[in-house]
Amino acid sequence: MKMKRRPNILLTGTPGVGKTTLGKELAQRTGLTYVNIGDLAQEGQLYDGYDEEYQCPILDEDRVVDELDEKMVEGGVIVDYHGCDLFPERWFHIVFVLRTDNTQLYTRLESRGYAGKKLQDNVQCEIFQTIYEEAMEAYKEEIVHQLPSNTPEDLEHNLDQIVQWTEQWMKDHN
Ligand code: DAT
Repeated sequence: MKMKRRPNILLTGTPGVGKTTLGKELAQRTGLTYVNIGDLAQEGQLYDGYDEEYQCPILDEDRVVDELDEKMVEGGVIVDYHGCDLFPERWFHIVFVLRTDNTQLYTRLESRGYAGKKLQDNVQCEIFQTIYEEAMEAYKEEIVHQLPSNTPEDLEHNLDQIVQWTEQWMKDHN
């Protein structure tokens, strides 16, 4: 029997906007597989050098893409990452850019332990809608959607919308 076709979903946006919270719950509700690129890189040590300014390892993008490609071709994956132009365009059927008001985001990142330049740069990244623009460049505009992610009600609404979209996609493609 042929495997049911399932879509790949990219959840992107500035750190702290709620990608992980949404992605894990979405995986629970849809049965799709949740993949956090940060965790994947950590587990496989898929790094290429160290960023002194931000005090964090630099992602080896080619190895990340190689590591995931087979799974992505199969389908049914939710990818969570605070960037989006490192992935092959063909991977994703839909791209969601989560958005959070900057005062809200500031509080979330502060309680995560971010301070100084790292905190400021990330809040600025959100104000300048850097990731949204990156997504609009990297993917067809019609598959890129912004989702407000400020409140638990937003989270619930986003979950409902994406679950519905996934069910419809599977009807249309099987
Ligand atoms: P990300 O994966 O984008 O870095 P996260 O899922 O870890 O973000 O969420 C960061 C924090 O914000 C975390 O404490 C949970 C909270 N949060 C996420 N989505 C939210 C929402 N819609 N409303 C209120 N708080 C939310």
